[in-house]
Amino acid sequence: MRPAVERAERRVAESDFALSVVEGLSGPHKSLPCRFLYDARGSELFEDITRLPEYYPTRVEIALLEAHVEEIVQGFGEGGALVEFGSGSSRKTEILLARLPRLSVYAPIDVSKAALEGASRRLSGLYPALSTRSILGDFTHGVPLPQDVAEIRQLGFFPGSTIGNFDPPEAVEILGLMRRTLAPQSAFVIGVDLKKDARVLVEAYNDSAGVTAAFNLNLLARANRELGADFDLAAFRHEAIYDPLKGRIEMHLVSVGEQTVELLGERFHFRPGERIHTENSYKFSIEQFSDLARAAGWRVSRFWTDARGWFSVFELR
Ligand code: SAH
Ligand code: AVI
Repeated sequence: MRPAVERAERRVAESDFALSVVEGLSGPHKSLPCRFLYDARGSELFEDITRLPEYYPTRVEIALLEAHVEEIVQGFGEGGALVEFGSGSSRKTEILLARLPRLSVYAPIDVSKAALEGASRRLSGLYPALSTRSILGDFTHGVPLPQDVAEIRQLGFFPGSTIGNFDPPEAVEILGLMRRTLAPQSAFVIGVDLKKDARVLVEAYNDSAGVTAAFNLNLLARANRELGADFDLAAFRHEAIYDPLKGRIEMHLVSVGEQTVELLGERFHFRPGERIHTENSYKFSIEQFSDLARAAGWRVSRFWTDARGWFSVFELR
């Protein structure tokens, strides 16, 4: 990409972040949108999370995809495009790509430029004949597909239970946007984390190595790097709790003491124990997710779960 275009792209991204941080810290309940967790460092830390013993979702979903890949890709046939939302490192994608030798295009969509670049480099080494059309964009706003992708058959893929990072009404909105992005008749394969023993859930987001804490705190480090904020990272601690009524893990950054943070000429005051809500991660029952998908105009055609019922992969039509 030309340097001027890259600089403009960076300024747009920075102003989106700046606006969201000022807005999120200004209200009585401080919060930050979870998509900002994924700058280059955040994407790296997320990859580290996927390898933690406590973080079961990645391992269980990979095992499900490997066990059922033949059924998942069955009928997709020659040519076509694999369109992935929130693709990150695209490691799960490789399971599908290995069974789609005649795929024409892989179109990963992500807000993390570093993740898209890393994945595209690795996949071009593994699949030199495959054309990868990386799309830097926010799927909560709808991302139009490039013409050559829009014109061919598509298989949608949205693994990781990233849909769980949105409140149910927003999740319905996003699933509807994705339905309208994909061509009619497309199948859509989506990973969904299921409700389970709260101890298992809480451990998955409070790992003993402190990687999830570093992932959460990186949001403040990013504000320091990109917005010139003066967050003292040692003055905030990571907290992840399970709310059984809402059926969600909540991540917060808790102010250890009384403090004031300055960024972009604004001052934000924190009381001791005051929190910044940084992420929700909803856990579903099969029925709850099926209802959500139907509300977004999808039909549930099939789903697979592991023996413990910890994770599910849905095929929507
Ligand atoms: N699909 C991978 C990565 C999941 S992590 C897996 O299953 O392991 C969530 C990914 O979604 C990250 O790469 C993050 O950058 C991306 N993401 C989060 N919010 C997004 C948004 N609003 N639009 C596009 N990508 C988003
Ligand atoms: C990407 N998303 C589904 C992860 C999750 O489990 O909610 C992000 C994450 N947050 C903390 N650990 C992992």
